[in-house]
Amino acid sequence: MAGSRISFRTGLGGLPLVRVETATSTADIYLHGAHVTHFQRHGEKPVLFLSRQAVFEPGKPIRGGVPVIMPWFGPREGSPAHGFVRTVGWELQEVGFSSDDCARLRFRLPDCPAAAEWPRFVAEFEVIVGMALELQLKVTNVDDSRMLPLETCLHTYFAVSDIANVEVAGLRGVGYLDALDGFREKVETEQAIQFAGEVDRVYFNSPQTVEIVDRQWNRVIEVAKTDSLSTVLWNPWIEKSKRLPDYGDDEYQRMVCVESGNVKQNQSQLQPGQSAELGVAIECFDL
Ligand code: TA6
Repeated sequence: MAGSRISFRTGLGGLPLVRVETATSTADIYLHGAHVTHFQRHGEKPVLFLSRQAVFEPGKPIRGGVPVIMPWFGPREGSPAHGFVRTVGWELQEVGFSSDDCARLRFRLPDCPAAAEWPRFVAEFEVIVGMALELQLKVTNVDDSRMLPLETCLHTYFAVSDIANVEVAGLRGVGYLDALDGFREKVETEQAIQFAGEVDRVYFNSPQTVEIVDRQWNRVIEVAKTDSLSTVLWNPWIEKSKRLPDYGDDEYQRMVCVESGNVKQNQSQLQPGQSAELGVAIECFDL
């Protein structure tokens, strides 16, 4: 299409990335983890946060952008947190452009040693770049007999002007597990959630769209989910930031995670032949 193109480049840490340029926006996707690290509409601020201390190495997660999380969410005895697909190379299967000047890329997880003990599954991740960033993860259980217990999450790090000026709207009345209070179950009382310390919450049974309101940058980022019942809200604040080696001590001020997934009580049990989808459309609007 006019103005749209895809190029293959060597990115940070020498890792291969796909640069997408359309008439309205640009995006970078590393094959490592099929990890979207950048999305920006021309003339506007970046939508995604990427730590200046992010590590780009095989086997290590990238701090920022959209980590693809599966087959489990959170810590796991003897294994890396948040599963193993974000730290292995994915394959670019298909590239295309649609009539409305969107670029469409489909990635597939190849066989990998970490999956050897798991029920056989196929994971495909589609990225559509245009006026919005649309992400779609599809996991299919292709095992002969075993059920696939599955948690998925698109762990999106959003760029904000200053966390002190940001509100997250759309979760009032929704139940959540408070990771900072023993995962006790609570109910959100605020229509506009503000941040004055570390926040780490897993909202459940929450299919609704969430908005990140950033008054200083005069924008609202709309996080519109499909087939997603979990919304995870995270800001590490000061002390946790200092404990993260791949994250600047002050970077908590310039990001918030609003993650779209199906985790904890919203996880799936896929029987052989069954698939699970998870999608999110991310778009900015003027305030
Ligand atoms: O976003 C929720 C969360 O589970 C937090 O508890 C924090 O650990 C964050 O994910 C980052 O996890 P990571 O393994 O990427 O450092």
